Amino acid sequence: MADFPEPLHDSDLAVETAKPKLKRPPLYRVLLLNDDYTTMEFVIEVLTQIFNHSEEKATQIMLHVHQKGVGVCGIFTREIAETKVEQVAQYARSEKHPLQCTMEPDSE
Ligand code: TYC
Repeated sequence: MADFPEPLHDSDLAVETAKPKLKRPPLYRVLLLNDDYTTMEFVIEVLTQIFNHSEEKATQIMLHVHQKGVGVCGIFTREIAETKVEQVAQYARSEKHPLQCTMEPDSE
């Protein structure tokens, strides 16, 4: 005799499908700048130790920077790029090299 509410039916509910949130994070190029004082050997060390390039690839990037003035060491998400730039700055400072490293958005 108790008065039960009417059962809910699926058809009464407004159901909206969520769009998948799969946007890729923005990427940044980490750049090495040429100067007249940093040794070629040190630049190759930076590229192998901090950017994990092979000796051969590191030499190729170093020579590119030496000849053109600037070159890309790698492309990363923002926090990783910031960390690499800071690691290069600390390593160069500790070895008394004036080597400069910066980052910029990788928007073609
Ligand atoms: N130009 C430097 C030299 O002749 C070598 C060098 C290469 C320095 C790349 C910085 O990012 C650099 N010793």
